[in-house]
Amino acid sequence: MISNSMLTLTDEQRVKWATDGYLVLDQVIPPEEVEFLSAEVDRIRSVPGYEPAPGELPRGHYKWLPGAIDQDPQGFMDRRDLLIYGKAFIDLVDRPDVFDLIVDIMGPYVLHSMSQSIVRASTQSFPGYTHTDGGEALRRIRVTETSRPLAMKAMYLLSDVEAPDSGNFTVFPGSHMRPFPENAESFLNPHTPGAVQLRGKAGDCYLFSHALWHGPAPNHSGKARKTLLYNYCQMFVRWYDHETPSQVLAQCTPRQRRLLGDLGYDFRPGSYFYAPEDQIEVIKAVTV
Ligand SMILES: O=C(O)CCC(=O)C(=O)O
Repeated sequence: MISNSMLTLTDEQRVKWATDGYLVLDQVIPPEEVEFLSAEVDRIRSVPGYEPAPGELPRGHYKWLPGAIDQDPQGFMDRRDLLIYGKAFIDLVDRPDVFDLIVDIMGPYVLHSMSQSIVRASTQSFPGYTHTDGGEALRRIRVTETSRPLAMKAMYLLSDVEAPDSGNFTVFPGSHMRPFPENAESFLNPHTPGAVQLRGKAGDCYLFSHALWHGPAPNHSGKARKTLLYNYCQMFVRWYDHETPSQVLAQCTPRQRRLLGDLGYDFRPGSYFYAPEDQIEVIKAVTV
């Protein structure tokens, strides 16, 4: 842990993170900003970006498309690499009240690895699913109660989730420390005993470890569930929304640039393995 003026987890949060593998942060985004971000999510639906291309690309891969396939704001959308859509999305990368806790959990050798907005439409045709993050490799890597994670996510709710089966973020508390069931027949789902379908209000944020079993519940609520997701990894793991450091560096603060892969010098072997000498100073700097 870095000793500094950044926020740190409370003792209670620290125990909950270690044992459950996730935290709920209430009302970190005020209502007027939720409204703005929600309108931004509606706006980007109609502009080009990376979206799933079912039937063309494997599940979990994204293709540059002219817009989301469904143009109804209440319809499904899964947009990656949000930072290209403006400063509001960039500033969420290191929003202090959330990012401070991420640094407390991950340590200072951290990068932002991915951003995403998912709108889960209300429909009878989507049963929900659960998974661990980081694909085939990371799902086999678990951490202990005392270890920093390799990767973690912040998920911001932009709509209220008031009842079960409303597209709830669903977790299996403590599953970040248990083996991944490789047998497809035993895959966990949002209704498996032990699943907790979280409720929440627009403006809340969930922090969770890559190794936690999690995923969306079905949404039968009659309204869309809207979220923003920001992923972080240890520096040597690197980002996976773009090939090179993000194209939005010119709009960023020094701390955001560092988080987006700009180390302050051209790439050389050793980069991202050992951090720049000013890493802690840059990560601790709240403003510039
Ligand atoms: O709730 C969702 O729509 C998906 C969130 C999720 O599972 C993830 O970010 O990995």
